[in-house]
Amino acid sequence: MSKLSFVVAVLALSAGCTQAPPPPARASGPDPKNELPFGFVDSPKTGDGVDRVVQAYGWALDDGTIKEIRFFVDGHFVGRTTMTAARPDVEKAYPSYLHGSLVHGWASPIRLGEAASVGNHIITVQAVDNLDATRDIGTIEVNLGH
Ligand SMILES: [Ca+2]
Repeated sequence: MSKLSFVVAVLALSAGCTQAPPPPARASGPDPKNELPFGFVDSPKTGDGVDRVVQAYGWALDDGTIKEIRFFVDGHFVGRTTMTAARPDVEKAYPSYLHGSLVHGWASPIRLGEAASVGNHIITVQAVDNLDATRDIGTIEVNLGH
């Protein structure tokens, strides 16, 4: 391709692009009014010795609602749960986030898996709100003993 024909080809492509609709004034994406969920992992704690199944629990709140809690081991998704437990202590600390619900706690086994090696592993717990906004509410290094 000569330099001239290349330029002509690029101009032709550019002209074709003008057919596309102009971008919206504000790109679609996360709702700026939405607040990220927040929460805490009460158990396990960093440094805990664990088995291949770790009983975990904590709480989460949002300006909307919590859709689910996701669990990751060493950066890989391993499971999810929903809010199932009453947490009067959390209600007292964050009265403006209750929205009439008395269920702000979660509890679930986290499975490290048979392939997990003995030694340290990172558990990450993530809260997801009703608009799919997410926040890591805990990163915990545990020690698989056997
Ligand atoms: Ca939210």
